[in-house]
Amino acid sequence: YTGQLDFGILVESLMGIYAMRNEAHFKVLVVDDSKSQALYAEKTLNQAGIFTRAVIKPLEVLKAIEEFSPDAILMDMYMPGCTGPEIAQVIRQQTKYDAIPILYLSAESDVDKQLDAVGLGGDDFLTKPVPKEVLISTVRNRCRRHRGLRDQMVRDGLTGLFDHNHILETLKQEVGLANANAQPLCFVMIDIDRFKQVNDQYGHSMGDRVIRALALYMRQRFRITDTIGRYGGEEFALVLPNTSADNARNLLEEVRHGFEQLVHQDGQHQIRVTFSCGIAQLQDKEEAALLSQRADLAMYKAKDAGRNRVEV
Ligand code: GH3
Ligand code: MG
Ligand code: MG
Ligand code: MG
Repeated sequence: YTGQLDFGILVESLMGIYAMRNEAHFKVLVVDDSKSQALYAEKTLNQAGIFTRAVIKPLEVLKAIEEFSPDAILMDMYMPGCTGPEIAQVIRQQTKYDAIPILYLSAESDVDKQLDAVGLGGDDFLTKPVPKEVLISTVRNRCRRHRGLRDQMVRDGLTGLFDHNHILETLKQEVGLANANAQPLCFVMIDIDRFKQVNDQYGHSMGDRVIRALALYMRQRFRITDTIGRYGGEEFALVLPNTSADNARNLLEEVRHGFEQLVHQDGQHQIRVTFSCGIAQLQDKEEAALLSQRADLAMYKAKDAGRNRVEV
């Protein structure tokens, strides 16, 4: 087994994983004062594999967005005490929600009122009765584009992995969850060994190849709930929820061993490369910053001990 990587196939399968992951979990918040109308919309979307939550009371919309983080909002036009466009304006006032697609679903047939609604922060207007297929595909398209944009914003261009900021954001969130639920969590730092030499001896494009190879290799090995990011140039970071240090060590030993066997080639040269890895398991009530510092220290311990090692 030479462990050669076929980039074409790997990139394709990687895109497949992203696409599946993106399609599988579209979430739509349905806002309608009529329970039966909300239920009907939910049922239609659920049948198409889209997750939903319904809000009957307009006052609860912001809380629901916060908790559910929907990919789109399906909004009624007229509710007691307020209108859909009024709610849309409140949502848009929060910068973090200003990109969520808002689709109106209403029997309102007056074109001027429809245009007003779309002008006040809405994205689409669907006039009831809407054929199921039209509702589903309009909602799905909005979700897909929203996800795509959001995803691109937090991904690194060379590898398609999450970028530094997104990794730190995820780490903070997961640390909060792990502390609240008393569950184990590990943060992992990975740094390619003697990478400057790779660039110096074989050129920058060979270096880039190695970085992409490690990114693809990790994507194949880790679970979808694990967050993998490019932390810096030739540094990677992993957030592993529900994982003890022992489990993380076993996993990373496997990846380390698999990666050192890979042959990287650019047509002229064939080389092998290794990495060093530091793991820290979250301690009771520990903060994200301290956890990542300890992972960094463990990584330097691995370098000091001779590289191509995993240290906890
Ligand atoms: P060590 O084993 O101690 O980690 O040694 P090293 O050579 O890997 O460490 P050092 O931090 O000195 O060098 C990292 C090099 O990675 C320097 C930089 O030019 C290179 N690098 C950073 N980002 C990229 C990139 O995107 N592509 C390529 N080809 N090289 C990069
Ligand atoms: Mg109504
Ligand atoms: Mg480095
Ligand atoms: Mg290095």
